[in-house]
Amino acid sequence: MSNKLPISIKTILNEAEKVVQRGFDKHVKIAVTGFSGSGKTAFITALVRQLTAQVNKDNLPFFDVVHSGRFIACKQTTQEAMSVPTFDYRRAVSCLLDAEPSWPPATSRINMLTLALKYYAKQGLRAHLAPESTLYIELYDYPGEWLVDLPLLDMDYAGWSLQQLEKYQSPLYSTYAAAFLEELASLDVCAPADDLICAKIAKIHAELLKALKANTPATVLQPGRQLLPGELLDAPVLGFFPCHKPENEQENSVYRQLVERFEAYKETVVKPFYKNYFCEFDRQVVLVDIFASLQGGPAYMTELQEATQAMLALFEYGKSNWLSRLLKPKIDKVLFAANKCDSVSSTQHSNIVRLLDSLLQESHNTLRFDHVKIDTMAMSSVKSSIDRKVQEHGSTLDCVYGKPTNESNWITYLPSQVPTSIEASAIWPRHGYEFTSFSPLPAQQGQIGHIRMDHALQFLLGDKLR
Ligand SMILES: Nc1nc2c(ncn2[C@@H]2O[C@H](COP(=O)(O)OP(=O)(O)OP(=O)(O)O)[C@@H](O)[C@H]2O)c(=O)[nH]1
Ligand SMILES: [Mg+2]
Repeated sequence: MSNKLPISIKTILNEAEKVVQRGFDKHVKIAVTGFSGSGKTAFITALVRQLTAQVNKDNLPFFDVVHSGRFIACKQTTQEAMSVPTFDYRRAVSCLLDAEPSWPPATSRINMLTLALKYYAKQGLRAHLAPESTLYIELYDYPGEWLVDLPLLDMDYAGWSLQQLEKYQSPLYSTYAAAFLEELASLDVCAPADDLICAKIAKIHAELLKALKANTPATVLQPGRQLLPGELLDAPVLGFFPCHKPENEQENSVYRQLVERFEAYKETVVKPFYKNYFCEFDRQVVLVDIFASLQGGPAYMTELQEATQAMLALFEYGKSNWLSRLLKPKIDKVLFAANKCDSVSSTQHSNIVRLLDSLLQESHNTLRFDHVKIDTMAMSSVKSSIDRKVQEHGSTLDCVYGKPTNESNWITYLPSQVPTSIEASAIWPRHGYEFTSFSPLPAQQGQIGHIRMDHALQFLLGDKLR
């Protein structure tokens, strides 16, 4: 193979060390997955904060290593992947710790961090061999827009175009898609290939994606790099859009050019992203923003369901034992988290869990079949509201109290009642569902609040810290 690089002894040793660490459960790579705006960056920031600065029994009562007094310390450590930018934890956490807290900004590139967690082992060979052990936790953050491109790897241009055009013509999207569809109608796809025409229509398509992102809770906005091109801005590989297949496909035509670009996008953009960052995970957190989709309406709930299932299908799952972990790690535990659960009062948390379970029933079934342990939680990595009961006309209303994002006044807000199943959500209330998003609550004596972060940590890491 032409791209073989000389492998240094150091690399071999590093790899060997990594393999040994995996074998002894000392290395865990967590896939934090979720579409754009689902709360990945906030989750990673909160996780690092909880493990490095807020470790005490009152704050993390369900995290066994802390509860049983075996936690020693945790800190960010040198990462193995030298060419991946480091997650800017300081900047992200300073937003949350500010006197007027705000959410960390959206992510525009891939970045990562590794934590080293020292603890006393409580059982087995390790407890006898070494008084203290270290677990390395690897986390990647990336723009959610890029995640939705992964299913493209299993599609061809004609199939993708059909799916997209059908969607753009549906009542939900057609007002936003009008300019693009009009432009497409006047395009002769059998005409000779033309860079300028393709670039022009691709820009109109990118505008359509931006309008959908700004105004709707749509999750599947492809190609994701038209929204966040990074270093690919104006590169020909982004110069494509969906269009109908002509009866006679001609060589060197506009249509062929679009097919080639679509394939080039998969090969040079999506595949490397998948291969470099989405393989060899041990654990997975799937963050789902059900409130945005509920608010959007039944079609967006269905889209969220289908997009999540398509995304999950791309990961490697299975029960892993000592040997299989050594050779090729697979995800053996998946946490489904209805993040932002403090959009409603805690009396509704069980409804959220039931809704998320029913939404992802099919994926759960497939995972369980592969012996993967799963759990569903209503959580909030960073607490943003407080429960407040309000008496009105003799009845008690379960409200939440907080400061809506981008507003200056605190309000008491009565959110909609969350349905308990996807079927129940199909019987849509006349006025739909309404929720509001709040700014993070100010930290109390430097402690950032959370809801069930300790449960999440126990599920994801508990067995690795025994
Ligand atoms: N209540 C609550 N809201 C949250 C939480 N985490 C995130 N949010 C809200 O969700 C928004 C998006 O969060 P991010 O962490 O930036 O989401 P992301 O998945 O990293 O998004 P991309 O970087 O665009 O992929 C925030 O600006 C908040 O409004 C949480 O733990 N609780
Ligand atoms: Mg982010």
